[in-house]
Amino acid sequence: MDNNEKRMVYTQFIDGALTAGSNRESWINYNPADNTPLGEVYQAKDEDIEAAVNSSEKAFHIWRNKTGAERGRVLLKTAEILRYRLEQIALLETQDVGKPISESLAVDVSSAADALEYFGGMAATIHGDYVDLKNAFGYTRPEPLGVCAGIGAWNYPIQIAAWKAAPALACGNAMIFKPSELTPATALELAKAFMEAGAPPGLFNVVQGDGRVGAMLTGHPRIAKISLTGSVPTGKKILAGAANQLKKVTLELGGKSPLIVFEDADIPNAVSAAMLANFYTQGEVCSNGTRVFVQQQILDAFLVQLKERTEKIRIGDPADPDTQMGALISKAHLEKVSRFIDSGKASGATLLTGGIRPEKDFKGRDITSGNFLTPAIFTNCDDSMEICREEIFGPVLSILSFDSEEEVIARANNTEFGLSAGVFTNDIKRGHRVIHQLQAGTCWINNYNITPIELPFGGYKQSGLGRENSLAAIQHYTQLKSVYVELGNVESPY
Ligand code: TXE
Repeated sequence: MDNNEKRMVYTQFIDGALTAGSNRESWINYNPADNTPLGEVYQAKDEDIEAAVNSSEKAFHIWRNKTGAERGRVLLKTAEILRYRLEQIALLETQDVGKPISESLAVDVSSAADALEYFGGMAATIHGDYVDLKNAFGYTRPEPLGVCAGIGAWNYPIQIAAWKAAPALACGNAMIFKPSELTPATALELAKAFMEAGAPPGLFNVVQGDGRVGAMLTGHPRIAKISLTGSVPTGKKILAGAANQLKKVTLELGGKSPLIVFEDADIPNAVSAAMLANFYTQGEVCSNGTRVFVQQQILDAFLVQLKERTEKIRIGDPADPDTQMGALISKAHLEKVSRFIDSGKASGATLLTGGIRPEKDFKGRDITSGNFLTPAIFTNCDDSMEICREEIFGPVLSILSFDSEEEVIARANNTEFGLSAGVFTNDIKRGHRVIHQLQAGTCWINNYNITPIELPFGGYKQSGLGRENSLAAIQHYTQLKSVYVELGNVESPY
């Protein structure tokens, strides 16, 4: 088969089926592992957005009149279908993102199914309150918003789509989802699974495209809410674009999070966490602990173990089950991360290891055609360095030493971000005392980046608005009506 025959076509999924739509503008989607073309992606145009909104409104009117239990059953069935198709969808995700297949199997598709199961199970329990009043009573109704839009980033495509769709649909809404222009594939698999599970056509529509399509969704008067996972600059554009309609917005944005290791920490565990917090998914994770603060007393011992274990990470073909680190999402992103490596060196930090483009992978295969970068560790860093202030979104770990608890808390908080934070210590009082003072929304003590669906995920400060997952998500996909019921007469002075 020549390349053309193997090429996918990524189109819209509107009203229950793939549709070529306007089909006027397209671009090529590349496999980060070797930059070969995977297929052609078609940019949605105005008429496609209108078709998606019309279809979603139709589905919403059917869906909102179902009971929570009926809605829950469709979400649970969708989760079952994803788990049944785990291998197939995981491979699509790995080809799109460049992440190791072991990650796509263990995390991406599974956590999408987890979200659908969690909110599918909760759908029947979403209810209001009843209040006894004087010769009257009151009750509240958590009502759906209508048609909601989800806009995704490229690092966890199907997880992001499901973390938005599951609560949205459980609360009775319909959703139009736009995946990142770099990863068009698996949102379409989620859309197919919803249909097979019995969702009304249009309940979960997918439109493809870049920021222009995201802006069209943001400005559309019949879309009630926008939920973004993406960068801080994009979050600000969406909030501005939603302002004139006072549209509801939730934002899951970037970070430059601290991971603090105290002198009494279990060093092997702390090193494991630092590696997970910087090199998992090639470091392309928003909540990563990229500023690793290590108390002076254990700095040398920590660095010896961190360097030795980091240099053993198996980089290579993401489709190989033995691979532990794959390719960065694009050539452009690889260039951007490489510029941060140069910046770190130019600013006087020491590149302890990594930060180079390997020619061979751990099995000796030529990987020069892919976007590979060996995991980098900088030491002798200063808080003011660009690599310690800006989100790099790549495998670049900055080590910062500290002496006292008060000092490290102040330094950890000295950022406009506030997504996550981690603390390693065996002193239970210190662990909670410190984590309570860190200005971050998603925190860990003696672990990092574990995000069970039962806990809220989201940021303080410029890392976002609102929360995903847990019961907290329900308030972002419902609007609360209060009803007062008179059992007597109207007492009137007139
Ligand atoms: O973001 P971009 P990317 C963050 C991560 C990093 C970024 C990387 O920290 O900063 O995401 O992902 C669409 N109006 N998170 O490069 O460029 C765009 O098409 C409307 C945080 O994809 O911001 C894409 O679909 N939409 C996260 C999406 O926004 C617009 C976890 C994101 O694109 C738009 C993962 C516009 N004007 C990554 N411009 C978390 N906190 O959970 C672009 N888009």
